[in-house]
Parts: sequence; C-alpha cells; structure tokens
Amino acid sequence: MQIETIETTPIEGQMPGTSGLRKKTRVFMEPRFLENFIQATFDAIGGGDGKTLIVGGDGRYFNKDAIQTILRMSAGNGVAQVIVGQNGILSTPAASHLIRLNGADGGFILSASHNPGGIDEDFGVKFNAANGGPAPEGLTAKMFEATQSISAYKTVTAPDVDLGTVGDVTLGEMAIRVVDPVESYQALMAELFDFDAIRALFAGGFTMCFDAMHAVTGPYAKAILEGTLGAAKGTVVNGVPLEDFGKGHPDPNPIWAKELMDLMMSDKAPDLGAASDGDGDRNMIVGRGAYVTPSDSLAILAANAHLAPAYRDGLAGIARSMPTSPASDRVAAKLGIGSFETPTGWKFFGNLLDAGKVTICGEESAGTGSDHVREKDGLWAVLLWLNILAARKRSVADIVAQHWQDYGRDYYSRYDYEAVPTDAANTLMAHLRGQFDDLLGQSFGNMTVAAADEFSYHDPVDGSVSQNQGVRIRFEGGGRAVFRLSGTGTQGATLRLYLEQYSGMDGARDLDTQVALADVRAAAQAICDMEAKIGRTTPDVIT
Ligand code: G16
Repeated sequence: MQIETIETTPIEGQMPGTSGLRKKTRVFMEPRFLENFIQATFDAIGGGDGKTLIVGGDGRYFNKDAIQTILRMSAGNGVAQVIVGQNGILSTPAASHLIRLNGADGGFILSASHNPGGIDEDFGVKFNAANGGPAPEGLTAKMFEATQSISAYKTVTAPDVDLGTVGDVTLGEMAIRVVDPVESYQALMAELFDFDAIRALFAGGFTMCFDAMHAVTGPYAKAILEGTLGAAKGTVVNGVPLEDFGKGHPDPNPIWAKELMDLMMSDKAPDLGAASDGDGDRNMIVGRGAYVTPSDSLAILAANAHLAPAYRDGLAGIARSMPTSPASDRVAAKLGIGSFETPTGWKFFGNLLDAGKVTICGEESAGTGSDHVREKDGLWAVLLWLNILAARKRSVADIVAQHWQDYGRDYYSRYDYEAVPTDAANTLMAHLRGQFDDLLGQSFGNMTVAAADEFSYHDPVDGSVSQNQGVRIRFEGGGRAVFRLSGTGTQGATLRLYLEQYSGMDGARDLDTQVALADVRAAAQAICDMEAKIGRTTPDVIT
C-alpha cells in the first residue's frame, strides 16, 4: 500500500487545553483540521515508526470517521500495530489501562469529555503517553509547535476498516487488533475490589441507580454492575451510548444529572445513586437524600480505601487539584502520609503516580482515580464506594456524617460563568492579580483576607514549574475563594469561581451549602469587581 504525503499549511486554534484539543465538531470536520493535529502529534512523539498505539473514543458524533482517519494516518506514519475498541468505543480509563497493559507507546482518545456531542456541539482529541496518562505539558507544547510549522501529513488510501467484529485485521503493513472495550477493564476492576462482598451486598437487597447519561459507560456499567455483581436489571439507566448523548449534557453533577438527583431526593430513592460522563472518567455519588461533593468523596474514599483489596496495605499519599477542598489533606495528615496540591488537569498527577508518591487522586470537577491507571475513572470510584458500603454496612448519608464529625465539614460550591467575552474574563483576572498586596487584612462584609496569590506548581518529581494556575484568596476563619479560567470550554471564556468554608471541628455541619457560603461568595464577587468586569454575578451553573 502506497504511503501518500499530502501538503498542508498550519491552521490556527490547535493549542491543546486542560485535556487535549477541544473544538466545535464542525471545526474538526473542516478539511485538514484533524489531519494536521494528528500529524503534529506524530511529529511531536518522534514519528510513528514501529510503534503500538491504542485508539478509541466515547462514541460521540464524528467518532467513527475520525478513527478511520487516524487509522489511515497511523499506517501512513509507519505504526506497527493499533489496538482499537470494537466499533471505535473505549472509555478514557479503559484506554489508559490498555496502553499500560499492552506496553503501548501511547494512544488517541476521541472525546470532548462532559461537553455535549453532535454536529453542532463539541468534539475533541487527546493523546495519552506511554504511562497511560494525558500528555504532559512538555509534550503538548511540542504538539502545538508542530501544528505551527506543519507542511505535510502522511496517510494511505484505503477503504474504511471494519471495526464491528473483534479480531485481527491489517491496513497495509499495519496490524489492527479490534478488542472488546469492556473485557480487560472489567478484569482490572475484579482485581482491585472485593466483588464477592459487593455481590453479597446486592443479593441482600441493596438498590442502586447508575445514570450512564447515554454516554460511554453504559456497556461497562451493564456488564459489571448488572452482569457480574448481580445488581437488579434496570439499575443502569440511559445505558445506550448515543452520538448526541440523547441531546443531554453528559456531565455528572446535580444540574446535568437532575433526573437522578430528583430520584435520590425522593421517597423512591435507592440506596446509592451514581453517574458518569461522556468518556467515563468523571463520577457523581449521591446517597439517599445526600449528595456527596467530589471533594468530600475523595476524602472519604481515601479514608476508607483500605477496605478494598487493592488498597489494603494503605496509601502512599493523596493528591488533589488546587481548587479542590482540603478535606483530603486532613485525611492524609491523620494517616501520616503525603498530600499534594497540583494544578487543575489530570496530567499533573502523572509524575506523582509514576514516582509512587501518591495512590489516590481527585478533583473538584468530579474526577477521582488511583494508580491502577493514569486517568480519573468514573466506574472505579463507584465500585470503591460500593466496596466501602459493603464492608461498613452503613448508608452513604451515615458515612458522610461520620466523616464530618471526625474531620469537620468543608462547605463547597462552584459557580460557572460561561461564554464570557475573553477580553472581559482576562480583565477580571488581571484586576485580581493586580491587588494581592493591597488585599491583605482588608475586610469585605464579614470576611477578612488572610492571604492572596496566584498558584504556581513546582513538580516535586521533575522540577518543572507551571505558572498562572488560578488565583486564591484565603480568608480568616477557614474561607477560600479561587478564580480560574476553564481550559475545556469551546466558546469564549468560562470563569470558574470556587467557594469553600470550613466548619472547624465544632462548627455547624448541617447548614445549607449556599447559606454557609454566602459571606465568602459576597466577598469574592466584590474583590473581583464581577458586576463591572463581566456584567453579571449570577452564574450559569452552580454545582
Ligand atoms: C479535564 C481534565 C480534568 C480537569 C478538568 C477541568 O476534565 O481532565 O483533570 O479537572 O478538565 O476543566 P476546566 O479546565 O474546564 O475547569 P475532562 O473530564 O473534561 O477531561
């Protein structure tokens, strides 16, 4: 088969964000847009010659076409073998696992994660490295550089490869192995958790609703929860992956998984509610009448992980992203293990996990995971919760209440201001940065500023420094506000305002979250001069 070299020129807007390159689907469908980015990735990793790659995606619109393009370009770039999920499907954590399991050189994951899918919605491409984790900053910088100097891409002319049947095929010289997307991931979960105990829990009448949001985890959750662990048929809802996620927004939070939230707050609530996102790396956990914030979920999972076989010997350390509440730091302190604060983005956990400094990581954006892969893992979090519930034989609400009693409560909420004009968002951030010194000791309503700075991360493993990772304002009495611009949006800027207030050991633990955060919210909005800078203070989404 003849390798073709096709001339091209650089296209603007190919800078990978927090999690790969994410754009409107129609942008990805423009001539050469996908091809340029894929070739730039090959150039950045030193070419494809003789390499083994994993390829799969969350099944959203354009997934199938993009995979065929990537297969042809892989053959064009001399790749030896591609392992691809049947019908092009792989959840992000399953892809990470396959990279590690097969000692692959990396993988392409096609997803815009929790962003909606469809021809008028979002698409994305992530490249994960040989450790199974998202490309680190050094590599994404090389990829971007390559997009700016690209002059040609390599491909082959060939009909579409049939990905509907598990088995081996070839494309020219390149071997393609089509694998069941669930099988090896399920085997890994069975090693980590006490499946017998979870089976006994379900057999004893435990009830659950898992909302797959018409996204990639449907087949995984059905096979594992209903097929293997004995959860009742119908436990998994919205379990058929659809190209447009049923026109939903596959983000597992109380706003976008409202149906599940309403069920869990009603008198028909099962014992556990859970949801996962477009590509299966995020999770939401809700007990009967009790929503668990991602920051609390991380802390509770860390405090109880020893109840699952894989973590029986304890944790090496815990890492969380900076905007995540410090609830997990308190657990680490009590366990006498290290705790780490990283910038937003799972890629920053990679070095800590590879170096064995941490076992469990988590983020406020509904991601939790461990050293079993190098991605956050939605179903993993759900299974660890199930394992803990099976061992402790108490309700989710009880476990959360007990945790707050032992450690105090971190009231937490995130406000998202979407599609803000980019200039206005940058002006607001600049305004914050310009007043760090002046803020110290100043009072805003009931809140007095104790510290103000911008987070800069010094990676303890490779010494790299990542600057401008979000503005943090700490208040006397345990309040904190964090401001940062999202790296995953596709329209204008999304301003995120993260609010938290620690109850202390003796403070009230049963206040309404928004009431508990009223003072810190008012102070944060005043400090950034929100109304004047972006013309509004009411967010689009509160989680
Ligand atoms: C991605 C990263 C996460 C990160 C999130 C933040 O999530 O993988 O590690 O927390 O982005 O998003 P933003 O920059 O918008 O706040 P995902 O699930 O979209 O891949």
